[in-house]
Amino acid sequence: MSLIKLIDLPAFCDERGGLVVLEEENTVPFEIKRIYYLFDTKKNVSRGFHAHKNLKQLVVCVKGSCQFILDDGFCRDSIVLNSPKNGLVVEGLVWREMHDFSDDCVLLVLASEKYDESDYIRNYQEFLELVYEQE
Ligand code: T46
Repeated sequence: MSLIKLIDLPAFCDERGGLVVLEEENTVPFEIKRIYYLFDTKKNVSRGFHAHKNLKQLVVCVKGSCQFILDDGFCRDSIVLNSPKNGLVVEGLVWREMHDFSDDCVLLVLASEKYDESDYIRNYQEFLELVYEQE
């Protein structure tokens, strides 16, 4: 089973352009407590390299593209995010990495919790230990 859960976001496109709606409960499968976005990402720089203990996220590449990798300690799946009309749902104990950002990439993230550094696992070995503990 793939770790990639991509949802089609409601998009209203007409001769004037496009509009995408992100609405709690209807399109976003959790209560939104925080929104942030990554932009101006530098060439050949990767980001992420962590897991979260308790966080749900919806990731939307609103401009440009990047590669998103998810790893649950058993499988590693990857997707190129390149459409503002798709949202990647990231939840559970998964390691994430982001690579190959285009110059113009803007990556929007909706999160179910406020920022809490103690929710991060930034060491891959520690992440694996936690995964195997929960087995
Ligand atoms: C994730 C991926 C997709 C804050 O102070 N508040 C915040 O809400 C966030 C998200 C970050 N920060 C600070 C912590 C660091 O000093 O911003 C700095 C950069 O954060 P980080 O190195 O964690 O950035 P990424 O791009 O590696 O990861 C981010 C999110 O942190 C993470 O939750 O899943 O984007």
